[in-house]
Amino acid sequence: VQDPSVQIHAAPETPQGYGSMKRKEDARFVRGRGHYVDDIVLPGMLHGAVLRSPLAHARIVSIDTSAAEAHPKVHAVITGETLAGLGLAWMPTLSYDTQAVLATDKVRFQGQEVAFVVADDKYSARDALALIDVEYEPLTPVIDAKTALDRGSPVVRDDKEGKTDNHIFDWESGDSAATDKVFAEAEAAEDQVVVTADVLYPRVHPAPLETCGALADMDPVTGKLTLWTTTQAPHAHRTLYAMVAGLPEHKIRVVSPDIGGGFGNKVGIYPGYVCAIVASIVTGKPVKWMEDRSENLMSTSFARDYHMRGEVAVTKDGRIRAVRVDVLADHGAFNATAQPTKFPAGFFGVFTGSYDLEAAHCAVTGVYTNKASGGVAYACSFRITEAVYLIERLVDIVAHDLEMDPAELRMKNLLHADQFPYQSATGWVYDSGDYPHTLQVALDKAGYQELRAEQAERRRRHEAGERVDLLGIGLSFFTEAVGAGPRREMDILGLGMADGADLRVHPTGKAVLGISAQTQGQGHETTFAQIVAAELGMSPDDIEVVHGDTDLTPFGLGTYGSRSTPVSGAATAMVARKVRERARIVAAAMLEVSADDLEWNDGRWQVAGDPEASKTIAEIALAAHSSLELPEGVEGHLDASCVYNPPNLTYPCGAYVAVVDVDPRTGTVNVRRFIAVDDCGVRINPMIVEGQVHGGLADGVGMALMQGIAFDLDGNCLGGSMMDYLLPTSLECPSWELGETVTPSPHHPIGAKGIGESATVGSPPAIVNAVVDALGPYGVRHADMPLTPAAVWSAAQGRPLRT
Ligand code: PCD
Repeated sequence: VQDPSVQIHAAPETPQGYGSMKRKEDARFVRGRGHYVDDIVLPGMLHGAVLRSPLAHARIVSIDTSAAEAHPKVHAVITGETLAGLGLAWMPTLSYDTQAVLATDKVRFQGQEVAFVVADDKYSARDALALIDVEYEPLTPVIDAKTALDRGSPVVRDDKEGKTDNHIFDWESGDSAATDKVFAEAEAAEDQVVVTADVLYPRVHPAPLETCGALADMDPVTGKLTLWTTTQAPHAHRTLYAMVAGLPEHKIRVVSPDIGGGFGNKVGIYPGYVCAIVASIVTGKPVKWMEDRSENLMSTSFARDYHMRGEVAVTKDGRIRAVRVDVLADHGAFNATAQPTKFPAGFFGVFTGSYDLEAAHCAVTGVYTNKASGGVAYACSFRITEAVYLIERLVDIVAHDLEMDPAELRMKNLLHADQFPYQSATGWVYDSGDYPHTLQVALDKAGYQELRAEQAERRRRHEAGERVDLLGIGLSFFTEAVGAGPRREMDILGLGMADGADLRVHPTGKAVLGISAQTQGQGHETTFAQIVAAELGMSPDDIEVVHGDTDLTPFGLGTYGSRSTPVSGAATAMVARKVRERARIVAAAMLEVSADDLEWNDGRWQVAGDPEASKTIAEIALAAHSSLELPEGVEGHLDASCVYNPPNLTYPCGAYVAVVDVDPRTGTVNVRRFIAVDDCGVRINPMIVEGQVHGGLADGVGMALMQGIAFDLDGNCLGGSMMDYLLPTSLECPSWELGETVTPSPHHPIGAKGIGESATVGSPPAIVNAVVDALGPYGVRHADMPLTPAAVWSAAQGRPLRT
């Protein structure tokens, strides 16, 4: 915390002003009055469309745009060559790699951007795409990450000088010597074993309801570029446009209006955005580009695609000693992963989970393939979902091999409350938690013992030849690391991950809070108003939250990795406290006492011992703007701003229990119950928190059972529509059963931890563990997601499907 005048208080015991209240933003959303990028219409606006590669890997021999240019409604056709003339054919990615904006030499995945047509309307733009003649010379695609590093494999990134293979990076975390030592002991000891498993987290896609798009308006007179765009990080995008395109930063205004879901998909910068900007400069008109559903699924950031081998050294009575992990990460054609610079494999380092280990080590190797780029933190803080999935599958596999109850095994190894702050074997400092308690609450809520009894009964009937569904009970216990992050350790492309907040209190006592975070549906307009309200004794209705416009808000890195509450939320509490301290001086002048005689009680400054003599923020605000004489050296007005640099991440946790019915004859899975006990510290708005958890749980059902972006041997994307990429609906979801424990974050000004991604992180392993548990009578030990009926049936036959 930079400002020593602002004190960090311990989390309030009964936070004032927090509680469930209806979301302020819903007044417009439920009336259909949300305002999204595609709703914005400017006079004279043109429309862009992207020509995409039909092939996964091919050399571009020639591009003939003449017929498209001759189309009566076409204004311009932009190709890689046009961009190369401006030095913009390639752009940097968030991982210090480069990505083609429009292909010049080769196409490297199916759906890659090849040309951009600008026309009077979007239909003509799309029609004209068909008039562009591209001659391709097909090349052998690299599809299987496991053979991408083989000698003789085609080289995806031959644009990079001297590149002769598909290797991107090697990264490791933990102490390999110490880990190997424990494993050697475990292998030698009578009473210990080493358990090994290969676990795939398949490629999935965030698939927000609103696809990505941008409307660029370069004013040729003022030289100011306004870009309305679907971004989770407006300020970071503006800075990157300034750096890459060489436009002066103060002449760029990035606005993200309402965003129809982000889930990590809207963190990066896509070629279409850049094309819209260039097209506006070239034509002198505003240009809008909105992708369609297939374009979104096929070409924008994917997530996961981690091939993981995990090993656990464990005593035969279930004491987990060490974990060793090897990961092959498929990053597609361009390494456009979003994560802090120091962590090329994101926060995968938390693969040690919620357990007290003696040692741990992981090695991650990233490779290029002919697939869409990305590797975004789809509803997880930078690869935490992969880490949690792996460790929670491994723990269940250990339980399976040792014939132990998975709940008992977890209880035996979970960190205890008195071990916090806890430094993990890979160096992360978990802030707080009471894991055994949280797990116990979940087990009690689920009626764990009764469920096990029912399972035994079902198995008995199944073995007797009766046609019954098998019951599966799956647990997961997760720890997340959210709220990136401390500047000394975390930056994205050199930009430190601190966030600002501005608070202005008007003379009549209403306030405007400006924040750098960008809601995509999370409800910041409500929760952030609640934070200010709680600090200043105001009504949340009297506080307007402004975000998503770089001209109106302070700098900060945006919303992803559940960082808004941990970082921006902290900045908000701090700036409100600054205002409160300033209000104290004004109140002292009003009450003609010394500021030291005032105490903050019941949402107002009171004279100690004389509660009648008090002033509310509204009264003080008016006085601060009046002719009242203030002590020398004190400015009028109550406005303040601050920047919050988090001292650590926050570590929410949770215990989940999935209960599934599996029909072994058809492989269909029905999620009968799902119990989710989350601990995100102090809850600002419990209703919103529950909504966040509901959404993430549904996401988890989708990933565990239904969805995956697969490719055929030619590199054709098999998940490019919602007929193939299945989103879960209420039919696939049970009525969620939620619970909570509250362990405040000790360093966060209001004790809150992030929650937005917890359920997406915690639910897939619970569901997969449940399905594998149900298949116990078939001797199944592991099966990879998505557990479609075909995958479940094959697993039961002893022939697991492999992607
Ligand atoms: N909260 C409360 N309390 C607590 C925490 C929290 O109340 N303790 C709340 C807040 O304030 C907000 C929410 O809740 O309102 C959330 O938060 P957070 O956790 O902080 O988070 P953010 O940052 O805000 O957000 C983010 C996230 C993410 S990340 C994702 S994926 C997803 C989630 O969010 N996305 C989304 N959720 C959601 N929702 C919606 N509706 N939509 C969307 O899109 Mo990434 O990284 O991006 O992948």
